[in-house]
Amino acid sequence: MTVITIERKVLEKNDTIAAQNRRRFAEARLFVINLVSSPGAGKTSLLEQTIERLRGRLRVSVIEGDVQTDLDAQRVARYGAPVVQIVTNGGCHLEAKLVQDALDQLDLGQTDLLVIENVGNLVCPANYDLGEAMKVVLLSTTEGDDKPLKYPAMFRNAPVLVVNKIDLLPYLPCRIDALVANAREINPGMRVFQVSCTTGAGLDEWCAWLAAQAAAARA
Ligand SMILES: Nc1nc2c(ncn2[C@@H]2O[C@H](COP(=O)(O)OP(=O)(O)OP(=O)(O)O)[C@@H](O)[C@H]2O)c(=O)[nH]1
Ligand SMILES: [Mg+2]
Repeated sequence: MTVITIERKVLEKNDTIAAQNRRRFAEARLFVINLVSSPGAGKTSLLEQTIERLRGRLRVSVIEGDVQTDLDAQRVARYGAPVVQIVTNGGCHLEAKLVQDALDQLDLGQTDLLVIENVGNLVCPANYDLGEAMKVVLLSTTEGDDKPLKYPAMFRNAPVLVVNKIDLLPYLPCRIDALVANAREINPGMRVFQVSCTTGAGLDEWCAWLAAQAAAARA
Protein backbone atom coordinates (compact mmCIF):
# COMPACT_ATOMS: atom_id res chain seq x y z
CA MET A 1 0.00 0.00 0.00
CA THR A 2 2.63 2.48 1.09
CA VAL A 3 4.86 1.68 -1.86
CA ILE A 4 2.04 2.36 -4.32
CA THR A 5 1.30 5.70 -2.67
CA ILE A 6 4.92 6.82 -2.81
CA GLU A 7 5.21 5.75 -6.42
CA ARG A 8 2.11 7.73 -7.35
CA LYS A 9 3.46 10.82 -5.62
CA VAL A 10 6.78 10.50 -7.42
CA LEU A 11 5.00 10.22 -10.75
CA GLU A 12 2.70 13.17 -9.95
CA LYS A 13 5.68 15.34 -9.11
CA ASN A 14 7.39 14.20 -12.29
CA ASP A 15 4.30 15.07 -14.35
CA THR A 16 4.20 18.59 -12.86
CA ILE A 17 7.78 19.28 -13.89
CA ALA A 18 7.25 17.61 -17.27
CA ALA A 19 4.39 20.05 -17.91
CA GLN A 20 6.76 22.95 -17.13
CA ASN A 21 9.31 21.53 -19.58
CA ARG A 22 6.58 21.14 -22.22
CA ARG A 23 5.56 24.80 -21.83
CA ARG A 24 9.18 25.84 -22.21
CA PHE A 25 9.53 23.77 -25.40
CA ALA A 26 6.32 25.28 -26.78
CA GLU A 27 7.55 28.81 -26.08
CA ALA A 28 10.81 28.06 -27.90
CA ARG A 29 8.79 26.30 -30.66
CA LEU A 30 10.95 23.19 -30.58
CA PHE A 31 10.19 19.66 -31.60
CA VAL A 32 11.36 17.36 -28.81
CA ILE A 33 11.64 13.57 -28.87
CA ASN A 34 12.39 11.16 -26.06
CA LEU A 35 14.39 8.35 -27.70
CA VAL A 36 13.99 5.06 -25.86
CA SER A 37 15.26 1.51 -26.42
CA SER A 38 17.03 -1.37 -24.75
CA PRO A 39 20.83 -0.98 -24.34
CA GLY A 40 22.72 -1.11 -27.61
CA ALA A 41 19.75 -0.92 -30.02
CA GLY A 42 21.46 2.02 -31.71
CA LYS A 43 20.10 5.25 -30.18
CA THR A 44 23.43 7.09 -30.31
CA SER A 45 24.18 5.70 -33.77
CA LEU A 46 20.81 7.01 -34.99
CA LEU A 47 21.60 10.39 -33.44
CA GLU A 48 24.99 10.57 -35.13
CA GLN A 49 23.51 9.74 -38.53
CA THR A 50 20.56 12.10 -38.03
CA ILE A 51 22.75 15.07 -37.03
CA GLU A 52 24.97 14.44 -40.06
CA ARG A 53 22.03 14.27 -42.48
CA LEU A 54 20.23 17.30 -41.07
CA ARG A 55 23.33 19.50 -41.04
CA GLY A 56 22.49 22.92 -42.49
CA ARG A 57 18.74 22.14 -42.43
CA LEU A 58 17.91 21.74 -38.73
CA ARG A 59 19.73 22.82 -35.60
CA VAL A 60 19.84 19.70 -33.43
CA SER A 61 20.63 19.73 -29.69
CA VAL A 62 20.95 16.64 -27.55
CA ILE A 63 20.48 15.60 -23.93
CA GLU A 64 22.18 12.29 -23.17
CA GLY A 65 21.04 10.07 -20.32
CA ASP A 66 23.35 7.37 -19.07
CA VAL A 67 23.80 5.28 -15.96
CA GLN A 68 27.54 5.97 -16.02
CA THR A 69 30.07 7.74 -18.28
CA ASP A 70 29.79 10.53 -20.83
CA LEU A 71 30.81 8.31 -23.75
CA ASP A 72 27.61 8.99 -25.73
CA ALA A 73 27.92 12.76 -25.23
CA GLN A 74 31.49 12.57 -26.53
CA ARG A 75 30.25 10.71 -29.63
CA VAL A 76 27.52 13.28 -30.29
CA ALA A 77 29.86 16.23 -29.67
CA ARG A 78 32.13 14.94 -32.44
CA TYR A 79 29.24 15.61 -34.84
CA GLY A 80 29.13 19.23 -33.72
CA ALA A 81 25.79 19.28 -31.90
CA PRO A 82 25.39 21.02 -28.53
CA VAL A 83 25.07 18.20 -25.98
CA VAL A 84 24.52 17.87 -22.24
CA GLN A 85 25.20 14.59 -20.47
CA ILE A 86 23.06 13.51 -17.52
CA VAL A 87 24.62 10.69 -15.47
CA THR A 88 21.96 8.95 -13.38
CA ASN A 89 24.47 7.09 -11.16
CA GLY A 90 22.61 3.83 -11.44
CA GLY A 91 19.14 5.22 -12.11
CA CYS A 92 17.42 3.26 -14.88
CA HIS A 93 15.51 6.16 -16.50
CA LEU A 94 15.54 9.93 -16.90
CA GLU A 95 13.13 12.09 -14.89
CA ALA A 96 11.67 15.47 -15.85
CA LYS A 97 13.68 17.32 -13.18
CA LEU A 98 16.98 16.05 -14.57
CA VAL A 99 15.95 17.26 -18.02
CA GLN A 100 14.82 20.62 -16.60
CA ASP A 101 18.25 21.15 -15.04
CA ALA A 102 20.00 20.13 -18.27
CA LEU A 103 17.95 22.67 -20.26
CA ASP A 104 19.76 25.52 -18.50
CA GLN A 105 22.91 24.49 -20.35
CA LEU A 106 21.34 24.60 -23.82
CA ASP A 107 20.34 27.55 -25.99
CA LEU A 108 16.79 26.57 -26.89
CA GLY A 109 16.46 29.70 -29.05
CA GLN A 110 19.16 28.22 -31.31
CA THR A 111 17.57 24.76 -31.50
CA ASP A 112 14.96 23.35 -33.90
CA LEU A 113 15.04 19.74 -32.74
CA LEU A 114 15.92 18.48 -29.28
CA VAL A 115 16.59 14.78 -28.89
CA ILE A 116 16.68 13.30 -25.40
CA GLU A 117 18.47 9.93 -25.49
CA ASN A 118 17.09 8.06 -22.51
CA VAL A 119 18.91 5.41 -20.49
CA GLY A 120 19.01 2.08 -22.37
CA ASN A 121 16.03 0.26 -20.86
CA LEU A 122 12.81 -0.97 -22.44
CA VAL A 123 10.80 -0.88 -19.19
CA CYS A 124 11.34 2.02 -16.75
CA PRO A 125 11.47 5.05 -19.12
CA ALA A 126 7.94 4.18 -20.34
CA ASN A 127 6.35 5.67 -17.21
CA TYR A 128 8.24 8.95 -17.08
CA ASP A 129 7.05 11.94 -19.09
CA LEU A 130 9.92 14.37 -19.70
CA GLY A 131 7.82 17.02 -21.46
CA GLU A 132 8.64 15.70 -24.94
CA ALA A 133 6.29 15.95 -27.92
CA MET A 134 6.53 12.18 -28.26
CA LYS A 135 8.47 9.10 -27.34
CA VAL A 136 10.22 7.36 -30.22
CA VAL A 137 11.03 3.72 -29.52
CA LEU A 138 13.96 2.11 -31.28
CA LEU A 139 14.05 -1.67 -31.66
CA SER A 140 16.87 -3.49 -33.40
CA THR A 141 16.43 -6.67 -35.39
CA THR A 142 18.92 -8.50 -33.14
CA GLU A 143 16.49 -8.24 -30.21
CA GLY A 144 13.82 -10.42 -31.85
CA ASP A 145 10.39 -9.79 -33.35
CA ASP A 146 8.49 -10.64 -30.14
CA LYS A 147 9.71 -7.67 -28.09
CA PRO A 148 6.67 -5.38 -28.63
CA LEU A 149 4.48 -8.08 -27.05
CA LYS A 150 6.87 -8.63 -24.14
CA TYR A 151 7.40 -4.93 -23.33
CA PRO A 152 4.02 -3.46 -24.31
CA ALA A 153 4.06 -0.28 -22.18
CA MET A 154 6.90 1.23 -24.16
CA PHE A 155 5.21 0.48 -27.48
CA ARG A 156 1.83 1.71 -26.24
CA ASN A 157 3.36 5.03 -25.14
CA ALA A 158 5.37 5.69 -28.29
CA PRO A 159 3.56 6.69 -31.50
CA VAL A 160 6.70 6.06 -33.57
CA LEU A 161 8.84 2.94 -33.94
CA VAL A 162 12.25 2.92 -35.59
CA VAL A 163 13.41 -0.60 -36.47
CA ASN A 164 17.21 -0.47 -36.64
CA LYS A 165 19.90 -2.86 -37.95
CA ILE A 166 17.86 -4.04 -40.94
CA ASP A 167 21.21 -4.78 -42.63
CA LEU A 168 21.45 -7.83 -40.34
CA LEU A 169 18.07 -9.34 -41.33
CA PRO A 170 19.62 -11.94 -43.71
CA TYR A 171 21.56 -13.41 -40.78
CA LEU A 172 18.84 -13.42 -38.12
CA PRO A 173 15.64 -15.32 -37.39
CA CYS A 174 13.89 -11.96 -36.90
CA ARG A 175 10.81 -11.62 -39.17
CA ILE A 176 10.33 -7.94 -39.87
CA ASP A 177 6.63 -8.33 -40.85
CA ALA A 178 5.91 -10.09 -37.55
CA LEU A 179 7.83 -7.43 -35.63
CA VAL A 180 5.77 -4.62 -37.17
CA ALA A 181 2.51 -6.58 -36.75
CA ASN A 182 3.33 -7.18 -33.08
CA ALA A 183 4.03 -3.48 -32.55
CA ARG A 184 0.73 -2.54 -34.22
CA GLU A 185 -1.14 -5.12 -32.15
CA ILE A 186 -0.09 -3.07 -29.10
CA ASN A 187 -0.42 0.32 -30.79
CA PRO A 188 -2.47 0.18 -34.02
CA GLY A 189 -1.61 3.69 -35.21
CA MET A 190 2.12 3.25 -34.83
CA ARG A 191 4.27 4.89 -37.49
CA VAL A 192 7.20 2.67 -38.45
CA PHE A 193 10.58 3.47 -40.00
CA GLN A 194 12.95 0.70 -41.02
CA VAL A 195 16.57 1.82 -40.98
CA SER A 196 20.18 0.78 -40.84
CA CYS A 197 22.59 3.20 -39.21
CA THR A 198 25.41 1.18 -40.80
CA THR A 199 24.31 1.25 -44.45
CA GLY A 200 22.17 4.41 -44.23
CA ALA A 201 19.05 2.63 -45.50
CA GLY A 202 15.81 4.38 -44.54
CA LEU A 203 17.53 7.33 -42.88
CA ASP A 204 16.50 9.93 -45.48
CA GLU A 205 12.84 9.09 -44.88
CA TRP A 206 13.34 9.32 -41.11
CA CYS A 207 15.10 12.69 -41.39
CA ALA A 208 12.42 14.07 -43.75
CA TRP A 209 9.78 13.15 -41.19
CA LEU A 210 11.78 14.85 -38.40
CA ALA A 211 12.21 18.00 -40.51
CA ALA A 212 8.45 18.10 -41.17
CA GLN A 213 7.69 17.72 -37.45
CA ALA A 214 10.15 20.49 -36.56
CA ALA A 215 8.62 22.78 -39.21
CA ALA A 216 5.14 22.13 -37.76
CA ALA A 217 6.39 22.97 -34.25
CA ARG A 218 7.87 26.26 -35.55
CA ALA A 219 4.68 27.31 -37.40
N1 LIG B 1 24.95 -3.92 -37.95
C1 LIG B 1 24.52 -2.78 -37.40
N2 LIG B 1 25.06 -2.37 -36.24
C2 LIG B 1 24.58 -1.21 -35.71
C3 LIG B 1 23.57 -0.44 -36.33
N3 LIG B 1 23.30 0.63 -35.55
C4 LIG B 1 24.12 0.55 -34.50
N4 LIG B 1 24.91 -0.56 -34.58
C5 LIG B 1 25.92 -0.99 -33.60
O1 LIG B 1 25.24 -1.34 -32.40
C6 LIG B 1 26.07 -1.05 -31.26
C7 LIG B 1 25.30 -0.20 -30.26
O2 LIG B 1 25.01 1.07 -30.84
P1 LIG B 1 24.76 2.37 -29.96
O3 LIG B 1 24.43 3.45 -30.92
O4 LIG B 1 25.89 2.59 -29.01
O5 LIG B 1 23.48 1.92 -29.14
P2 LIG B 1 22.70 2.70 -27.96
O6 LIG B 1 21.28 2.33 -28.06
O7 LIG B 1 23.02 4.15 -28.02
O8 LIG B 1 23.36 2.04 -26.68
P3 LIG B 1 23.19 2.54 -25.13
O9 LIG B 1 23.29 4.03 -25.10
O10 LIG B 1 24.33 1.88 -24.42
O11 LIG B 1 21.86 2.03 -24.66
C8 LIG B 1 27.31 -0.36 -31.82
O12 LIG B 1 28.34 -1.30 -31.91
C9 LIG B 1 26.86 0.11 -33.20
O13 LIG B 1 27.93 0.21 -34.11
C10 LIG B 1 23.02 -0.92 -37.57
O14 LIG B 1 22.12 -0.34 -38.19
N5 LIG B 1 23.53 -2.10 -38.04
MG1 LIG C 1 23.70 5.43 -26.53
